[in-house]
Amino acid sequence: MITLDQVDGLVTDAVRQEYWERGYWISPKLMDDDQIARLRAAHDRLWARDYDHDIPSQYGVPNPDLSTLVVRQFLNAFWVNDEIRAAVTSPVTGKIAARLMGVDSVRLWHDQAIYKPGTAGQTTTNVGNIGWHQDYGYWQAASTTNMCTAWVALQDTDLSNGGMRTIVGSHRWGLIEESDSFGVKDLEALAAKFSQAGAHAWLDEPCVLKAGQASFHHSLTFHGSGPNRSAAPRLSVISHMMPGDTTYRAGKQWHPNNVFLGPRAYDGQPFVGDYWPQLWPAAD
Ligand SMILES: O=C(O)CCC(=O)C(=O)O
Repeated sequence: MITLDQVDGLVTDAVRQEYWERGYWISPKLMDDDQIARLRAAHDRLWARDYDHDIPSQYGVPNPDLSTLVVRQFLNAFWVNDEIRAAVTSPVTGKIAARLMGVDSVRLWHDQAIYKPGTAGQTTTNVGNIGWHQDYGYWQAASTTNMCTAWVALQDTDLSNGGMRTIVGSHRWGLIEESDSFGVKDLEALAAKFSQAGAHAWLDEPCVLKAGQASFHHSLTFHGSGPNRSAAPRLSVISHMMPGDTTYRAGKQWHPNNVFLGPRAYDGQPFVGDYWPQLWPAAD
């Protein structure tokens, strides 16, 4: 378990160098087993549509068919579940991201809860695949690519249960066209397409995580994941974070966050306020 005071000693210059050279870094365990158990229960409540809070009507909540093997994805789960809110807005996570990004303050861009059902060894389905993509492929309405994701495993996670994989060094390729491909299932075809576009070696590395560990990746790092062949679901909570001074780039790309800037959103408008809570420095 990492405390706020330990972050400076943890995120050393060598760690920062690793993050900026490789495009990602794996942290020690950030959550204890009790918190992990509570977050797993929070997942159950999310999918049962049992919320702690009502939600603004303009924002659709996912309603996945729970009987299928399709990946379940809930954006802005922190609006409706207090346990998830505490986890994805953790100042420890924010301070680690601040050190990695090299900035003084960090806000949440948005969160995600992802549930990838177990297929118990089925080899014929690829519905659990998450296509190789760059997060910034979706986030071009934000003024910087210096954004960072913390993907926290809620069980031991590796390739056998569809763990995330990252392409080492791919954040240095810049933004690649059509990299908003989270939903595409053919990982081989995407790898061929993007390695060609980047004209670089496709170095695919699994993020092997114990429950409570996190992978921190840059917004341009290609990542994706394959099938969960285990019998149990693969659960995670994810903080997508930005420097505190990130602003809106008007006319670049639609993103659900744009709506929360209000009806007169302008180029350069800061993403501040309750939709983008500050993680670091922690609120008093
Ligand atoms: O859960 C996965 O395998 C991918 C998650 C992802 O795309 C992300 O956290 O940015």
